[in-house]
Amino acid sequence: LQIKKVTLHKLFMKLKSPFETSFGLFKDREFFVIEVEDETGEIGFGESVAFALPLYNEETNKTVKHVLEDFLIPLAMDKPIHHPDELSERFKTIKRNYMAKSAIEGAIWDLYAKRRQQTLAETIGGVKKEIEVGISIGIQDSIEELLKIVDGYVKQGYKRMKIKIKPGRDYELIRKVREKFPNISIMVDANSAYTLDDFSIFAKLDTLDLMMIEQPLAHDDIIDHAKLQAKINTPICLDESIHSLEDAKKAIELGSCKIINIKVGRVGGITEAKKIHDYCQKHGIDVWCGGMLESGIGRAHNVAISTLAQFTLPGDTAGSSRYWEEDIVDPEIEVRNGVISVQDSPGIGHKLKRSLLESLRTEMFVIQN
Ligand code: OSB
Ligand code: MG
Repeated sequence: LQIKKVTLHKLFMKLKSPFETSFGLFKDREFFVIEVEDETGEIGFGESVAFALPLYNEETNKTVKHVLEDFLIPLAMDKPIHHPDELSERFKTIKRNYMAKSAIEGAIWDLYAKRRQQTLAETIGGVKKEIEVGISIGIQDSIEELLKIVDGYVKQGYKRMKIKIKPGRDYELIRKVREKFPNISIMVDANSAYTLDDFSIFAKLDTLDLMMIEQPLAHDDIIDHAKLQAKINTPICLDESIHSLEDAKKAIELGSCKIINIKVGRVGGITEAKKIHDYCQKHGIDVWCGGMLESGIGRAHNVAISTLAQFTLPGDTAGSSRYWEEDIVDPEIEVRNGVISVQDSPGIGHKLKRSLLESLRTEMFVIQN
């Protein structure tokens, strides 16, 4: 296939309710939908998961646009593509910028699957028809509010509760949630807000029978995480620290984590995500699919990757209605009793609501050859 045209749709979507993490508060989401078209007129969609501000990692919407326009799109259009796995090799000279790489690679995977009349899940080697879903709960103003929200999601059937923590909003809150819900799966995510000086907090969290503690320490660390993991029983899960198969190998060898949150955007695309998945499968490391408050386009990609066999734990792939009044895909992503059924139409399996996209669009850039 030969890419003939790439359109960058910049969207602004308001979240139904604000989402607070240790690094900042989200009230809305600004991101790019990437549309690619080939010589036959087939199209594919990808989503860039970068935020407006570089608070989770170093990328932003502006860096994504720059790197796509000036480097990655020209490379993607330069010559025919026989298989999407070729792209990570083609992009290799461009250092990092994983979210930008993943955005265009994902769109081309969707297009490739549609050309083959296969679902994206089948095309990448997925084996599940249904995936289990957990939910990520932002930092709340009060414990009463948090307990109410957890109760609501438990009743909806979500398979595990992930609760965001930050210094001062951690052990006491989670202890109360555990007290009220002795039997549910609970995990916490610190988004790198702590250091080893906070060991006493992790020692206490270690008594609450948590599934895992996600990214407690620095975003670029694997050494201190290994020191912490050696002292607690609760598995550490790495998110921010893992950008590649090489990172995953080193973290596993050092004992920095027992679980990996795979976000396709953070590791540069589906090809790299599959390599990490395969390595973890071989070494008995559980993986699950994280989220970046995506629209339905990104979430549909997340559902596809979650059908790989070693995605053994429920992901952050909650349904469209958890985030948006109306999502930009048809059908929307629907969770029933904590489970998503994988669509069986080609590619990502969800159509784009073109007129809704246009009404949410703040900028558009077209690159054509
Ligand atoms: O660390 O997983 C994270 C949201 C924004 C940035 C980072 C993270 C998150 C979430 C929510 O936890 C994931 C989602 O529901 O899409
Ligand atoms: Mg995380």
